[in-house]
Amino acid sequence: MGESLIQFNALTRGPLRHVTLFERHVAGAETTVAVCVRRQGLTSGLITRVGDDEFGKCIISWVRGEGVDDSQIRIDPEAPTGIYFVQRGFPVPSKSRMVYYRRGSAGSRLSPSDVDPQYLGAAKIFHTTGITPALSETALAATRKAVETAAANDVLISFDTNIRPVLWKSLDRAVDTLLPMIEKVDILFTDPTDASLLLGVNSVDEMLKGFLGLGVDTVILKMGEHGAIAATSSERASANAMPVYVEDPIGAGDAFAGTFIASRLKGRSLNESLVRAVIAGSLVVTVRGDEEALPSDDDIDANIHK
Ligand code: KDG
Repeated sequence: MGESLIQFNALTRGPLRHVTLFERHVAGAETTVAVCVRRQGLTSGLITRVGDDEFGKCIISWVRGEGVDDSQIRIDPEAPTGIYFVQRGFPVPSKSRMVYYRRGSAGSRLSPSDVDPQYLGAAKIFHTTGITPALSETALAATRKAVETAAANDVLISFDTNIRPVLWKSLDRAVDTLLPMIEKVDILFTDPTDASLLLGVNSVDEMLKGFLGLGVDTVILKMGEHGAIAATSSERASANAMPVYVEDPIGAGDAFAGTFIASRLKGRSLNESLVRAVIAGSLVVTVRGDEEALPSDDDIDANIHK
């Protein structure tokens, strides 16, 4: 569950004021996870709102084409579909910057009425991110309802902290909002920046232990080009990054999360799931757009058995 967005990715690198050509993609962290899980052969559904406009139609047709269940996508006639631009390679050459135009968007108007307890209660796993509760008071209430519904129905909860500072009134508010949710989470994806903000600690070990201590079952620390580490109360695993050409790093974390979830649901070990997730994240950054290069199981295997 979360806001689907239209992404305009700069065709050329550098400051947006000099970019004249953009490429349109469907994005949104949670949408990418839903598509990723489908690419790997499992079923998924998306809870979101889009506007009654061309971009909303684009999102629906893309998601449908990928085989994601769109029965819970509401078309909101009162607000437009959110969009954002990607500035690539500037000011940090290896990084991209997101420039949002989404305030008051249809997705930000997600509300508890969008969460159908019967639909959600029938799932194996519910996934959202720290972006959704940052969108508005109603989206926060929807997130709380979804988390409570999942917990009450023994649906596993997967959560990516994804703290986007520009979406929050303050970072303190992000921490105060997210920590109580994290206590209910089964699979937590995070990175060192978010983890140190949430827990006030700096070492990897303290981060893993800190989240496990809050009651999280599996914690995964994504560290970009330094790979990833996962921990449960009884196991630890780590995986090195796969060196690749980076066209646009945005979307790697969602490919990672979707692949880890799909692998665990298929019964793969913590270590194997982590290795596959790192490969998926690496593949996505080689192209512009978050969802085009999401890999199938065979695509991942091709990188393991090469
Ligand atoms: O993780 C990538 C997402 O951040 C991107 O697709 C845009 O969902 C998005 C957001 O809200 O930042």
